[in-house]
Amino acid sequence: VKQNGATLWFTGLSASGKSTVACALEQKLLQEGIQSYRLDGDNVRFGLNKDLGFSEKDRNENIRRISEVSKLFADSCVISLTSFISPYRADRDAARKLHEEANLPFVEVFVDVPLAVAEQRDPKGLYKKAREGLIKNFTGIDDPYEAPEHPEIHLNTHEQSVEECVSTIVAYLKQKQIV
Ligand code: GGZ
Repeated sequence: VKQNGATLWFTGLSASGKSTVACALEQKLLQEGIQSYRLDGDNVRFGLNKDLGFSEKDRNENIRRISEVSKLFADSCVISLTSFISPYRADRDAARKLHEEANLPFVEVFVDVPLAVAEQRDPKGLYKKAREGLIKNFTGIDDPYEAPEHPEIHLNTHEQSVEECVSTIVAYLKQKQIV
């Protein structure tokens, strides 16, 4: 199968469902013979970006490096799926610009969920720790999250199933002839 690359940029709070949806999408694309690659905290923050923490400057640099890597994957005709909070609008816009300058499609996917829902899920107990003051600068608690104003795709993981989210994305990709 001849395929063109693109970057799908998932953004949202911790526990919003970014990785869950990206994972399910990756499976779906694989079934259709479309090569994709997921970048997330587990394979980036423990390697390439292990020198970075969660200050504003470090998050800026985290997202800058991920933008460049994602662009390289897209340039190699892979569908690159990035799942990072990416809380700052300017950083996401810079990622978009980088792709647009290289003529590579950039699809911002806002994984939206009320903070209360993310906090209720709290799969790693991080929100609880943040509330107790054991973790500082936690996104949504004492650190900002700048929601996208014009994302290409807007998902609500508290109202839609993972399957519905994946179908929405696949429909968009087909409509735009990305896949
Ligand atoms: C937010 C934090 C923090 C702070 C650790 N704030 O649910 P998780 O655990 O697996 O996802 C979160 C992840 C966020 O890393 P990102 O690289 O996506 O962030 S950013 O895009 O803002 O650079 C959470 C964990 O790391 N984590 N400390 N203070 N999330």
